[in-house]
Amino acid sequence: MNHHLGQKAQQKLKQLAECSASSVGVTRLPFTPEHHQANALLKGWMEDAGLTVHLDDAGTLVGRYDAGHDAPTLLMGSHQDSVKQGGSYDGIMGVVLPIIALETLHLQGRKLPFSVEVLAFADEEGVRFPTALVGARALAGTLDEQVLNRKDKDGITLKQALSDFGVNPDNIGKLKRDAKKTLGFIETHIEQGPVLEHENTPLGVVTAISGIERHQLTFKGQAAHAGTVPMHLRKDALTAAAEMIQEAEKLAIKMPDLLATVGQLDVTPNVVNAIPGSVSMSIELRSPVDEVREKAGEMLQAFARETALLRGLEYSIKRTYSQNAVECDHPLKLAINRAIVSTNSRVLQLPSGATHDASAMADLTRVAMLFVRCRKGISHNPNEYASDEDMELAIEALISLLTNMQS
Ligand code: HGY
Ligand code: MN
Ligand code: MN
Repeated sequence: MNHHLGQKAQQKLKQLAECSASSVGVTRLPFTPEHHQANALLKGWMEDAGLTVHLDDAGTLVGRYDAGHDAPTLLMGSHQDSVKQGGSYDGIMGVVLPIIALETLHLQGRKLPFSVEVLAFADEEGVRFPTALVGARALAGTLDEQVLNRKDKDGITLKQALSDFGVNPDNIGKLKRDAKKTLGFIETHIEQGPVLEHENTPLGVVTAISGIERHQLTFKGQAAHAGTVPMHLRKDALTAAAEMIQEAEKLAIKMPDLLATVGQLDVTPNVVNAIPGSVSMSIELRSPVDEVREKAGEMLQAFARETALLRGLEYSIKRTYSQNAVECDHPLKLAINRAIVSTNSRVLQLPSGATHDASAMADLTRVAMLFVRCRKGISHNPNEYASDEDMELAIEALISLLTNMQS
């Protein structure tokens, strides 16, 4: 069996991977030159697929197939941005595959009873600015416009970045879509975990998307000479942080359905012969059960307070981000299930530990996700990989989904 559609996807993703600020892996942050380059490629491919293209005021590139007669719209797509030195598939594969599916139908002259939009969201990862899901939240009408004042590490506000990118952030509040005219949102994404590969299954249907919250914790002690201060007289910020990291891990091991990660740790003055005076760290919690996640967040905030008190340190801890778990829509899950079966592939239903644009789109409309196997479950890593064969099956499933969906 040839995999020309999968090969076509692989080639496009290779071209998109070149739109990167790093030579190791892909670094494509929102509202950057790399983002412009990626949008230019996507715009051309959307037009080849017969879509009309525009850039909305949240920086989302929108490719639209219009069925006319005021038909409802099925929304598809994912995010164009990557983490730093990430992979070539996370997010962007979920933009390319539906474009190829629609191009295939366009070339066959197939008409659909409903309109379709492929969305390339600008900023899902929340790596450049301390927020996330900007584009999806704008369409859902849930974006807190305060986030437009959030700054990146160079002090540029999200608002300024949007204006510099050529869109008008003052209109972002007008992007909310009409739920009554929306059939749903279907996101195609690599699994980013090892389950499909372990089960020898190329495609999966997502049952639910985990919720997530992030805390920013700072301990302030006393930077001092490493050779002159006895242990009992120190105010060491890093040993306090070490206790915190252990506690987060212990809690996540103890509590079912909870994942805890300390991904960022900044030590000052961070030199071999000085006692660390201050440490700033992130604590991220994820769970498909919101109550579990929130309880764990409260417990860790209390532990931070106790640790600071016992060690005579100043501290601050703030929950900087949260989003609730999302159940996927049952009829849409069945439609994806049927579409996968039509490709003669095994099907697996599984939860998503990663969050996605669908997490925010669920505030607008019913959502579902098609997962594609990725090698060794590796993601957020230059070695991220999905095969031609698996992407071929995913495109065929999307074509089947589009041609069998009831409007
Ligand atoms: O962090 C996540 O789960 C997603 O990759 N932004
Ligand atoms: Mn990601
Ligand atoms: Mn993603």
